[in-house]
Amino acid sequence: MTTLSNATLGSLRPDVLRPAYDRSAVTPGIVHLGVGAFHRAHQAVFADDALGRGESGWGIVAASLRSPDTRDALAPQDGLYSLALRDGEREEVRVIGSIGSILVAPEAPARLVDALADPRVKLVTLTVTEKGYLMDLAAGTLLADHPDIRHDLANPAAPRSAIGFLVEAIARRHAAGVAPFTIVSCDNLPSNGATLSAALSAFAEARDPALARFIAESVACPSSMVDRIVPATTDADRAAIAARLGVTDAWPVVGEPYFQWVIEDRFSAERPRYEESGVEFVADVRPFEHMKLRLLNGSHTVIAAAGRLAGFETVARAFSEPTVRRLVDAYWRDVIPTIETGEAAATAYTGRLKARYANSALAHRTAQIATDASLKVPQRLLAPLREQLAAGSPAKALTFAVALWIRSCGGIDDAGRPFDVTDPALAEWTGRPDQSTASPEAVVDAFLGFARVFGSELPVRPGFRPSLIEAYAAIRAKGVLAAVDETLAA
Ligand code: CS2
Repeated sequence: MTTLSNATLGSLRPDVLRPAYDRSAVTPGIVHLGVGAFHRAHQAVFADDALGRGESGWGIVAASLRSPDTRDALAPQDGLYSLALRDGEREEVRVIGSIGSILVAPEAPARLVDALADPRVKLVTLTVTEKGYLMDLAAGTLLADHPDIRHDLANPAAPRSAIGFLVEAIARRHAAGVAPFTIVSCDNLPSNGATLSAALSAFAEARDPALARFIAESVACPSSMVDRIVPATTDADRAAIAARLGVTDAWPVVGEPYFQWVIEDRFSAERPRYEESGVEFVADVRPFEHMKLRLLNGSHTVIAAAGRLAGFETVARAFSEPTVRRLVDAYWRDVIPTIETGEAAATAYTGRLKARYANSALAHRTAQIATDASLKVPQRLLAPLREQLAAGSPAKALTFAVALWIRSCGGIDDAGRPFDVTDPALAEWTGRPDQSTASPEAVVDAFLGFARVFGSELPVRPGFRPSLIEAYAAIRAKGVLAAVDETLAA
């Protein structure tokens, strides 16, 4: 079989959607940092729509800040790849053409700085995950001692981090009299635009206070809420999609048809007419973000921890278990009062989530969602937990969810089988207890001392520690499913 490329676009099977525009006429207008599957199933699709509408100045220069894998897969394909949107038996396959080139930052940092400094670039988007911001998310401050921050301050022209690249490019543009771009964070962080802006200003401050002021005043970092479930691609996906395409694709992306992109309407420069693809522009993203981060991502983290402990590999499998559904329902009941759009909208949202989680065509692995969980728990579970405790709610299910996460950090499932815990920030934490020997009290106390997750106020809130110990001890003694049935759903 031949490979997907500009030359083979014409030989794709007829029902495969493909770029109907002249790719050679496309010029770069967007730089994206973090060219993972999520970007390719989300922002790159809306840029492809814009190019399809004739907005030819919105090609993407995509960058990986770490590994060359995506570039190695897509460069021989002229940047083309396919997106398979699946729901049950239904599947739509579309080839996306908006990525014009892929840079691998560590190989040639100057090329990425040059791409960002290109005056044609008006927009920068980011999917660098929680850890890419180099922020202490509990304290809201830059990790000033992080090796990448130190490196980037010492080597401003050859940075490693997203923050270092952005500040260097902003400085270069400013010095050359080129207007700043807008930077849209597409990561699952609370107030992601403000978080990014704070990280940029704190870093710039250490370089040059005048630059920090310029960034704070002139570089718009609108917050955005992004949503589409995108499981990691498997070899089975590759084989099935090649059969659908009629050519091979080294790295297709699989996702659900559903998507949302809500962006704060505050741009420093022009942007594509994204609204024509259904992207929403609003004055305040917060209500959308809370709904998504707490109801979707929070329940994902609960399902991931429960799934790992109970031995369920995928969200759909875990969610087919009545006990897991009861757990998630209880979790949602606890969280919904913290959602400012009100109960009716939140309940409609969880109704849609139930259908999305049950999508049997997506093998969304619980292990994928559990990755970097220590960086997700503060905004997903602890923020609503704090609010509920302050409002006088016992927040039993939220407390149980935190206990589940703690238990899942032990890396032993309920049948005694070991599993990998992929969470570098957790691994760096020196206080990590041995969950097979330490008492429940000692384990919980050790975790409550993990300030990057718990902060300082929650651990001493009256009543919280004993409830957390009780939930943790029940999960550890009985296993997650029995603990839910006996303590939570009762
Ligand atoms: C998930 C998200 O891996 C995770 O932490 O919760 O990737 C989730 O699938 C997306 O945010 C959905 O939009």
